[in-house]
Amino acid sequence: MHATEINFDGLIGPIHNYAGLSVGNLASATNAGGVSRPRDAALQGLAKMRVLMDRGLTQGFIPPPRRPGVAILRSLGFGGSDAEVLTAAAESDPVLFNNACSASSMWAANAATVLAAPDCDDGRVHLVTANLATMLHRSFEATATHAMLSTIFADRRHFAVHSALPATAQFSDEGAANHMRLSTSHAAAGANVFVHGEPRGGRFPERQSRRAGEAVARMAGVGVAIHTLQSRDAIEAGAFHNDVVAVANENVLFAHPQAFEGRDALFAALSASVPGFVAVETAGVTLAEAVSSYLFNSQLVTLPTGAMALVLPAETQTVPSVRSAIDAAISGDNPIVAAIIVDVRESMRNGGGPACLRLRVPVSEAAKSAIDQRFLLTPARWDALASLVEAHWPETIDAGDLTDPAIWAEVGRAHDALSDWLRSS
Ligand code: SUG
Repeated sequence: MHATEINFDGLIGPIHNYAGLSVGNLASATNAGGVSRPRDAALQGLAKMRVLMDRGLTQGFIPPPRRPGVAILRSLGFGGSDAEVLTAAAESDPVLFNNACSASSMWAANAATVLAAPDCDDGRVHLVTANLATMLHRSFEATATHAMLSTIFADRRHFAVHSALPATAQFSDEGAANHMRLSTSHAAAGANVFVHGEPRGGRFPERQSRRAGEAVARMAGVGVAIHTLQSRDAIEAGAFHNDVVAVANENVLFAHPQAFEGRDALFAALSASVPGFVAVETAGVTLAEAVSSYLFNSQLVTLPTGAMALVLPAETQTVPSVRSAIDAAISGDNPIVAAIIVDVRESMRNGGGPACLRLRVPVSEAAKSAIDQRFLLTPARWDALASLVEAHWPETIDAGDLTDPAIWAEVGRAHDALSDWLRSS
């Protein structure tokens, strides 16, 4: 049986801004208060999608939920017209207001954990919506994400879309960013690795709980589930998700040697359960360099030829040790043959690299045709999205703009234009 992996990228929303909302995410903290460029951001994301389409890969997208989150603020007791809700929230609780203005759904790797059909006992693809309970702005995504995934993957014969786990520290869940699937091919049954943190007295929050991974594996009826602890050093260096220090594709794991607390046991378990398992570890790249360059937040994709490519952020090109590690990975005895460099700078400044921007969904041919086709990109649909962004996304947003009713109106028109296009397509 043939299977395709589809990358669903989060379309970067028109309110993309730098409010410094993510503790432990060094890029978000460093760039707090800076001027964002939503139009460029969305076009950069679209350009990345186009690069993969042009390489023959199937590409989907997930639309952003409406922001500012008027509905969220209403549910928290603000009332009146939309503008009155936003004005009252901005005046009485600026922190809450900023949290309701984030475009963070762009980081689709945090939308859900996706379990491939061959790994699940009912033979369906399971998507468990992430509660993103650790960060307020991200927790606001879960309801809309569940609704959106339920639309895109509505066909119950092929897909099971689950709502989020209880939004508490015990079940804190950040989705696919802390999950890796290893298998001989996308079509074969594989091993599912769930990477979690645990309180170890560090400076930064542990955003993924072990219980969440265990619950997700149970809910999907996963055959081989391996639960492993993320290293404390990695979290302290600013790797707030496992996908900042490791990425897997089919039988290959590309990782920093300090990514996991129990590296040897993990590699032994993978060697035992995945025929042909290959670990590609870097030498000479510090955790700090890994975090600043986002070397491991690359997408590792299988090209139509069967060989693999790393899709890397441009920031990797300015760090000599990182460039050497990329060269070593490509020339080494492993399936990785190419490096594709992409510019996603606007997202990177909030701590989101190429891998954060996408949710991978492995599907059979039948499951692929059961997806709501409006969310799969063709060149014509890509052109239409790019034109919408060019026409409606604000050019810049600074911290002061967020409370300006003119920006609320402009962003609202952008969301309307996107909804109208989706409705008519
Ligand atoms: O959750 N940044 C995101 C970045 C997520 C990256 N995703 C993965 N590694 N998969 C986060 O920390 C910054 C928002 C702000 O500060 O305004 C933010 O939410």
